[in-house]
Amino acid sequence: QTNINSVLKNLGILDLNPAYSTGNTWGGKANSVTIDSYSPVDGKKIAAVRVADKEDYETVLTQAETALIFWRNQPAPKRGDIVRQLGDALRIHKEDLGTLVSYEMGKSLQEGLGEVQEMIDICDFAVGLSRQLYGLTMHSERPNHRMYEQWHPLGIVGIISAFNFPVAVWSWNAALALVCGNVCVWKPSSKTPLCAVACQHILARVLKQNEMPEGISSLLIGNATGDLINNDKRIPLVSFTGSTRIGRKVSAAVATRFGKSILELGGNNAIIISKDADLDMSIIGAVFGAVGTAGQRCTSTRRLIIHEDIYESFKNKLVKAYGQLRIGDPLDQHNHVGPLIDKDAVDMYNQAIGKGKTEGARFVVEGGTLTGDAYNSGCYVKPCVAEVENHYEIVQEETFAPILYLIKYKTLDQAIALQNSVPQGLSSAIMTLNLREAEQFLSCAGSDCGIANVNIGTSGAEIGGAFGGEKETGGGRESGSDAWKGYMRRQTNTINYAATLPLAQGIKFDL
Ligand code: UN1
Repeated sequence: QTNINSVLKNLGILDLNPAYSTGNTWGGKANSVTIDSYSPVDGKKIAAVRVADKEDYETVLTQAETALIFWRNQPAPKRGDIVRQLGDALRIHKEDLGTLVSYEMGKSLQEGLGEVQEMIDICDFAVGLSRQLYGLTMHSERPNHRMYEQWHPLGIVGIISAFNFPVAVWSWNAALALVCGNVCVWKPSSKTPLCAVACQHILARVLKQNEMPEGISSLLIGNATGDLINNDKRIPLVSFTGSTRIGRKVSAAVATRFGKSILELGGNNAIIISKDADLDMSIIGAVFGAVGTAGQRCTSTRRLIIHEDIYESFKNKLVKAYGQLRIGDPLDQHNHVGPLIDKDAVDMYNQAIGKGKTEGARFVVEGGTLTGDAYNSGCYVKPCVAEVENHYEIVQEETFAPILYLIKYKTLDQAIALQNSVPQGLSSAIMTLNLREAEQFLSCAGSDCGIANVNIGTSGAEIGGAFGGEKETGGGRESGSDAWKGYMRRQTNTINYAATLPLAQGIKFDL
């Protein structure tokens, strides 16, 4: 039995119930509305946090504006050093923070620890990056001229994150945004506020040790602050992770004021299982992809597109593997699958199963809500598998739950067309030992997703690559490669060191 209070104590947040934080200042009105955070693991209340109001929001924004003037003037490697120290602090708190993630969000402890590891990884990446914010130099067409580009910070970056990765998503954004010279304002999911308070506290202590001013990284609790961020001209970039439905609104609001947004929205990820696949490996990839995080990753495997020659045998192996899954307390490392985030999520899962059945889905592994002492929170469900047609409405939607759909194919062209025939475009994979198939899948005529893997499932991307997807997934990219450019503005500079003023394009203009 996890003693969550000792975890909160170790993290230094036992008595914090803030509405906002600008760093080491934790504020909020005594009479403000509160959010109770309940664990989906056992249904118990963990703690309450307060909800920020308009005035709290203004306090945070004013502080952020002041901090920006200071922070953007720090040399980038100096900013990188602070992020390095954040990575060190996360190493120290990995066990506690991973446990809190597992308890407040419900993912397995392994995955909770993995999430903290992703935070550490992005900090390491960002430290190196802080010396590599490179711009190009170009040759000018004019004599004695020099041309180059440089990257400047954007300003205040708004981060709106989801419950399913309650700590890592913030860090992918914050670590890059900070080394790029921005200050951050974070609105976490109201379903996982304590994870956010813990992260904010860890970073705030690092900033304090370095005698940094308030406002470099701030936290705002409550859904209303999301709208304030989206409509606020002082925030040039909003990074939003969440559903396509909300993302559409965020995108429109931010675009109306000509702000930039990084959108990480829904996925509807498929694995193509070729007749040339290593089937044992494919089973592990498919099952982890579908039931890991109880199907609540945006990269979760939702569809398997299986070659007709191996369809029956693969299906039977899969049914057998599902029979071995242990569902229960995610902090007990014997269990594979924990609860869904809350009872609303359970309702959505059940509705999806019902809708699927009406449309013709044939369940080969039945779903259902689990009851009994071990499942008192009411949030535990059975991972299930159904044979469907790709065009069913329910198959076209992202249901954030462990429901896996099986679809049969004859030719690879057909499999790729099926894989692409959904509104979302986040992650995709093919299991094959056939080089031609693998290359066709990765070609421009192959997968239309932001992530395309060979002999790896759809989830579990490393931070070194750019993360994100196309179509209704929103087009945003975070984490590795040159995703940092999304957090900066490019400036093209031309310098004339001649004694004359020649014009570009050879235009003559004499006075
Ligand atoms: C998400 O589900 O919001 O690739 C992100 C993965 C993780 C990130 C998932 N590294 O599954």
